[in-house]
Amino acid sequence: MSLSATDATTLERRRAYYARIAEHGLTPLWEVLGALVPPQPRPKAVAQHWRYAELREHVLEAGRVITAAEAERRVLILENPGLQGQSCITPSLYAGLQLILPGEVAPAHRHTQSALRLVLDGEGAYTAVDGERTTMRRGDFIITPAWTFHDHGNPGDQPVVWLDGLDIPTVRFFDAGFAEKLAAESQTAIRPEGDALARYGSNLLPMDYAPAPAAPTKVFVYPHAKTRAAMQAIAAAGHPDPHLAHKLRYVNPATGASPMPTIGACTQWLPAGFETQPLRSTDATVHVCLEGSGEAYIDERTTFRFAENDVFVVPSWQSLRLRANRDTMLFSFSDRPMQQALGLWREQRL
Ligand code: 1HN
Repeated sequence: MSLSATDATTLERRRAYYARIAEHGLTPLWEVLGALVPPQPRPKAVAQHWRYAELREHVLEAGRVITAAEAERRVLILENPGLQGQSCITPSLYAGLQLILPGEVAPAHRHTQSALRLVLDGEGAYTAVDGERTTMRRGDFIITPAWTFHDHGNPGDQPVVWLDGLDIPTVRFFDAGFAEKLAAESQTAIRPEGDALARYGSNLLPMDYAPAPAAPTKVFVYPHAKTRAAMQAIAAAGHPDPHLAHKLRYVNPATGASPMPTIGACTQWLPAGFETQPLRSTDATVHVCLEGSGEAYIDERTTFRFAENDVFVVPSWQSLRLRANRDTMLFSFSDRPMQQALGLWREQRL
């Protein structure tokens, strides 16, 4: 029977019935089935663009409003307008811009949420992960896997800003969040800078190292200089993919899997003038422009003209077409490894 043919008496009888069963913790599936099992994704997240040139002053002002010590982490959340109040950029991921001023320390702690950083502005800060420091340089991709102690500091003379990406909404979904502070403000270095990269990121591995399949990588920094040189060589070889130009994923070099099990990250090079064919996938994706500028066309409805340090997010199953005005380098991250592990991930080349 169609809804229009349902008479008022029937509707009233149903309403009364729903009220009675609600007392017993019951609710009718047939009222919500269509919304629960849509024929294709209906994201509440929307496509959104954050222009760094407009944000920078507001980020620096946070440095006058609160200290890093007081804030614990001085971050402005990039909140998706379709997910207001949820501290999410996509349903499963969080993103924010973190500021650390000269002389400041962000104290050591650890949590079950996994984090990535992409350094955007300023130089001279460091992150320490699991007893090893790394100097943060623009474009560096740095990870702090779940339950690793991490702290940041800025012994330099410039404010430093980076993008944080965390799996906070995912851990919240599972009610699996734990956190603790280290007694000391900063970790004591137990290895020299560069140690992890030498041992695990040089086409070598320690003799007795046998990581579990989903173990995060011991390589916690992917230096921009190395990634950029690789992308330039790849682009110079030609043969761009029509939908991606040149796009590669960051990996755990010991397993070939994503650096962390919950968040996947990629680097992309678009030669000047290149225009991709549209592509959509079920992993809502956060993009950051590291170099160059261009346009992103989302579902052929929304156009973002992006420049350096801009961030934009593409929701699940909305198509993305990119155009580069100049040689352009994008960083991106999403929950793709989780969706793939669960057999949910789909992609369509249009
Ligand atoms: C965190 O630990 C950091 O370590 C940044 O820099 C952002 C957002 C929520 C929870 C923990 C960091 C965070 C965070």
